[in-house]
Amino acid sequence: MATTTLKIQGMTCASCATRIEKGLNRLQGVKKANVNLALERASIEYDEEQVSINDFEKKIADIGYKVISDK
Ligand code: 9UX
Repeated sequence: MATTTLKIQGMTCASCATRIEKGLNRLQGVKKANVNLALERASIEYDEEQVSINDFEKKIADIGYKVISDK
C-alpha cells in the first residue's frame, strides 16, 4: 500500500472537493482518498499494483480540475 499527496488547482467550493473525492474513491485500487479544499490537496492511499498517480491525474482532469506541481 502506498500513499501520495496531490496539489489540485481549480476547486472553489466544498462540492468540488466532494466530487473529486468520490471520483478517486471509485477507482479500482484506491483504498481511501481524502480531499482538503482549504489546502487544495488530495491525499490518497492506494495499491500501487492496481492504480498509479497517472490514473489519479487523469481522473481529476476528467472531472474538470488540474493537478499541479507541489513544488
Ligand atoms: Mo460548484 Mo465547486 O459548481 O466547482 S462544485 S463551485
